[in-house]
Amino acid sequence: MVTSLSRRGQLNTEVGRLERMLEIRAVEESIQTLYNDGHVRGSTHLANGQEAVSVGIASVLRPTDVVTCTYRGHAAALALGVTPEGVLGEICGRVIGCSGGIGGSMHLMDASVGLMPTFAIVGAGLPVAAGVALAAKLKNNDSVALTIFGDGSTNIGAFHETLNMASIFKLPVIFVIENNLYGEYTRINLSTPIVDLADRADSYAMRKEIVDGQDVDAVISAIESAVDFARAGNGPSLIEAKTYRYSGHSRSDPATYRTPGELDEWKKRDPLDIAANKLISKGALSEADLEKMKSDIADRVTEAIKTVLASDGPELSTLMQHVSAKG
Ligand SMILES: Cc1ncc(C[n+]2csc(CCOP(=O)(O)OP(=O)(O)O)c2C)c(N)n1
Ligand SMILES: [Mg+2]
Repeated sequence: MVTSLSRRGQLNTEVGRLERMLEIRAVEESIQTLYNDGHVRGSTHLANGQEAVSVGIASVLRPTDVVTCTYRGHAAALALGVTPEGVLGEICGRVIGCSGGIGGSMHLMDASVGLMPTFAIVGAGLPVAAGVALAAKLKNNDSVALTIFGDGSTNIGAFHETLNMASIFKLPVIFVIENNLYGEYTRINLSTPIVDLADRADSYAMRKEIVDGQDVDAVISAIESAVDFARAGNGPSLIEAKTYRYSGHSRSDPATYRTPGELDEWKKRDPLDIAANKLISKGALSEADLEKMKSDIADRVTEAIKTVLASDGPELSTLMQHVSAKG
């Protein structure tokens, strides 16, 4: 049986990593159609264009490590191993979803691969990851926590407070900024007075690295260094992955605020093409193999959608489960 955990092994090979990035793209592209057909309630935030960051991270971490991320978390969930049925089921509010259909697009979780619920509140995943890292340190195991968040989140108080505390306590936590140049509808130069967000690590005497977020191999190497550093007890790192989101901020945003031509320029460095071309140029993959891989993935996603749409929504009687209140 395919489980989130068993899917993690696919990331051990270059071909497997390309396959996972292609799967993420195919799943993300199917979501707009599901939305248009009325199967998705609430919003969705796609990460197409940013696949190499998630897959690079998931390729390095152990399933016993913990990841927090934002509402733009479908790619991270799939990269960590959650199945297309688990992600699409959740987005469509069905019981087979990874959170039982009660969380929706912004609340994906799967403890078997270390995915804490993704967070709708900007910056909220950072202190939670630091808390997990503090627990690992106190338990004296060599687990790490990693948190993925956007460029906009680096202007939030929780970012600064968490980096400060993580540095002082030398916590085994890796902070990964997906700098996609936009926070909602605002370009970064209108909200943030510096270009390289990794430089914010300097205020907290923290290790930092800037990485090409379009190149999965570069992401792997940056994450490996940070994880080794943290596991060895040396403390946190701040990694800035320079990337770009192809879609608008959320499902209803046509992104007309973008500079003309900017999207096309980024598409010339598409993370899937970069990974595929590397494999083709060294003879590890043919064009025909690639086409077959894409069509197999399209078939798998179509099957997943059928399974999801045949699955029920949660029973009304379960409404009060997983809810607590002080009496
Ligand atoms: C504390 C808080 N403030 C504002 C919002 C509204 N909001 C949702 S997404 C977003 C932009 C965040 O941009 P960024 O951190 O760059 O992440 P991206 O969406 O680009 O991945 C904002 C302001 C929120 N969800 N939480
Ligand atoms: Mg952003």
